[in-house]
Amino acid sequence: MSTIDASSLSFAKDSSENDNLALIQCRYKDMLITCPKEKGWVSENLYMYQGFWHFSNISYDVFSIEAMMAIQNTFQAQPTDIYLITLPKSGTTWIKAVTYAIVNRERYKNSTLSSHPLLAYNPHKCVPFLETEVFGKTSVYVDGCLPRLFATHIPYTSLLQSILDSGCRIVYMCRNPKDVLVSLFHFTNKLRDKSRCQMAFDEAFEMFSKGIMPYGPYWDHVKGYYNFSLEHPKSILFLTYEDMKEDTVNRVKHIAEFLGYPFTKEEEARGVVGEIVRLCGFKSLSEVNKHGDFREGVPNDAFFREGKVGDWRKHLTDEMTKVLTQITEQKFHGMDISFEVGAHVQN
Ligand code: PAP
Repeated sequence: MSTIDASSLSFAKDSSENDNLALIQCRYKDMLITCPKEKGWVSENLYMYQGFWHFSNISYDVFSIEAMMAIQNTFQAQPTDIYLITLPKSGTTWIKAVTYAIVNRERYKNSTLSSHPLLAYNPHKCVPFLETEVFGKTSVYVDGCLPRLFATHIPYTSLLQSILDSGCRIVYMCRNPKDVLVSLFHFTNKLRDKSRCQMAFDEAFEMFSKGIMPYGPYWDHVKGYYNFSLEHPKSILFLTYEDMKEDTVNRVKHIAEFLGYPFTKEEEARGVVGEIVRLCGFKSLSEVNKHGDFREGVPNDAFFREGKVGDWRKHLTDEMTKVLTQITEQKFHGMDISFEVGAHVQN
């Protein structure tokens, strides 16, 4: 059992790659002109395509609508692949770490604790995004390592047909929209360069409520995968960040079973589940990622802020809370989805 070696990830570019980007940009230029456009969060603009908002700024390092379209036409999923799908700020980094640790536990079982990739690298380096790392370096990931572990923010309506046809496993994680808003707001201000002033929370709230966020509207993204999970429960595991927080041990066991990597009784007795929970916990990962950059302009620590459920209470006014509660109740009407955690009241 092995997967992508974190140390093999390279983001180096050469001139032929730049030529390739120019070709792709040219191919989709006319289509992009027809897409509705709005002001972006970190990026200057967002473009609406197939009902969702996307970045456009083609490069191998940043998410873009062009990269998504290019991989839609070229990427070949395999039945043994695992895809981790999230909206930004819904627990991507956490689920990447947990899944990587689960499927690679045999591989690292004899290594010293400090040599585990998650104790040296950002989880984003261990599990590549289709839209960025895979788009830029496809060949790196087609090297026979199984299972291939990938992540994406692509909404269900645009999900690669190849993934849907492959019979592979998908894990989808969502989070309370109010906490997603707050997390995205802070992330945006951390990443905005000097050319753009800091975003005000009122503005973030307005945009989020109108559904304008990368890969949003939030509600449509969640609903798309929720409905898919009802139709194909063996293909997709639908999780919430709040559930995962409330009972991490059992959720980790559940994910392992779903992916076909269940913990043995002997592993449980040895405390392997607890080790993975600790290794992937906020405390451990935020410590490992205190310094350095994931990529230019994106410090590792930008992915670790509070790591809590319900931080929205410190940011949203009563009126804002009411608005988001109403939209969520309306959009999620009839869905069995809750962001409540034990004593925390989330709605
Ligand atoms: P991404 O989609 O851009 O990769 P993502 O990882 O989904 O971001 O979101 C980051 C959020 O997850 C942050 O939430 P906060 O702003 O409310 O604090 C971050 O703190 C939280 N997070 C990161 N790692 C963990 C973890 N191991 N456990 C719990 N929460 C985590």
